[in-house]
Order: sequence, then structure tokens, then C-alpha cells
Amino acid sequence: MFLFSSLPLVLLSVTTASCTVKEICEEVQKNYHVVACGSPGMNGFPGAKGEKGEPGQGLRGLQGPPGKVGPPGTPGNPGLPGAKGPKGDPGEGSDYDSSLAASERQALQSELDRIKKWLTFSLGRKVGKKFFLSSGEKMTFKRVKALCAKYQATVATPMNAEENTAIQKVAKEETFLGITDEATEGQFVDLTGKRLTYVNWNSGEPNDSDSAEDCVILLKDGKWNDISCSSSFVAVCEFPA
Ligand code: FUC
Ligand code: CA
Ligand code: CA
Repeated sequence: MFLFSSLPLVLLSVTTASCTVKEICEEVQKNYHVVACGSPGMNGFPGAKGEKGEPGQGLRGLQGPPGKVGPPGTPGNPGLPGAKGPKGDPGEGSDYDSSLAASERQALQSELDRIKKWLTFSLGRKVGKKFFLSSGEKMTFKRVKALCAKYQATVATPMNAEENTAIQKVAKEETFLGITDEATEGQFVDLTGKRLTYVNWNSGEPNDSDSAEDCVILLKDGKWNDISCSSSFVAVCEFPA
């Protein structure tokens, strides 16, 4: 600024002193190092950027309202296990436990025994480990099997004379026994497929009359007769006593 504003003064002094152009130029160069003699050169490259200035002194604006709540972040990793808790109260001793269960079992068993007694007295016959019961209904052998199975029982099958008599008394009428020769004609087995160890056939039986008798009934006198499985007779089931 100072250079350009004072240049006319220099030129004026040159004119009055009657110097040559070269002399004026040299005079200016002596006092102002930026002035070149002759025709002007090309512009130089910009200088290096100056250092960042100090922060301004103006007042800071007021703080704005809080922004919207952001989306939930991803869950963090599980924490470390907690400290071990205090020791629990002493449990009930095993002796106490089992004696309680034993007394309960005893009570249940005596109640079951009482029920079995009045069932035996009113409805059935108990022989050894078997308990025979009849519904009093007449049905085909297939239905007798299904009825007994429904009560987790099987069709009455005498294994000795005592059981045979018990079934006879329970049935009061002719009844199917759990015995057949359906698998192999002439070979009578119980419903588990075992060969018989006790039989009480009527004379002339089994005769497989009309080649159509694969089931067995207990006659009123206690004797056995093979008969058609499609006929209907009273159902008697045997239960474990
Ligand atoms: C005898 C028996 C048959 C049938 C018939 C009426 O022949 O062997 O099974 O009961 O009598
Ligand atoms: Ca037969
Ligand atoms: Ca027969």
C-alpha cells in the first residue's frame, strides 16, 4: 500500500531532477526491493499458508434442545457370574423322608387290601395271585379280549383245578377261557402263546366240530369244550391280585 501510494512522488522527483529512465529505476530499486527493472515478470507462486488464528472473542450461542432418542444399541456381553450365595437351610433328613413315605405306603396298601376284600366278597373270587371278575355280559371272544385289555386284565385262564372252579363260580354260566388253537389247529395255547400245562376237556373234546372250533368254553360243570370264537358267552377276566 505504501509502495503504490508513494510511487507518483518518486516519478515526480525523477522528472524534476531530469534523470534517465534507468537512473529512476535504480533509485526506486534502492529504496523498494520489489520493483523490477525492464518489463514485468510473471506472477510468483502463492506463499505458504499462515498459522491458524486465535479463537474469536464473540459470544457463544445458547445450547439447543436435546435431540431425539436414538435406536436401542446391541445387547452387551453377559456379565460375570455373581458371588456364591450363603449356605441353605438344612434339608429334611433322608430317614425322616423315607419313614414318611413308608407310612404312606402302608396306609395305601391297607386301604387297597380292604377294597380287594369287599370286591372278592361281593363280586369275584381270588385264587392265589389271581382275581377273577365277570361283567355278566355275553359277547364274542374278540370282544372279551378287548374288554379285559381295557381294564389291564386278560381273559380268564385256569392253570389248575382250583382256578378252574373259581372261574366256574364267578361265571355261573358258560364262559370263554383265554385258550385257542387259532394259530395251529389242534394245538391249544394260552393268550401269550404258551402250551397248556392244565386241561379239563369234556369227553370227546376237543373235536373241532365243522372244522370251525378254535376257542374254548368252560361248561357249567367245569369241563371244557372247543367252540366257535364267533359264538357269544359270558366274559370273565383275570386280574393280578
Ligand atoms: C358238541 C361240541 C360242539 C358243540 C356241539 C353242540 O359237538 O363238541 O362244540 O358244542 O356239541
Ligand atoms: Ca380248532
Ligand atoms: Ca367242540
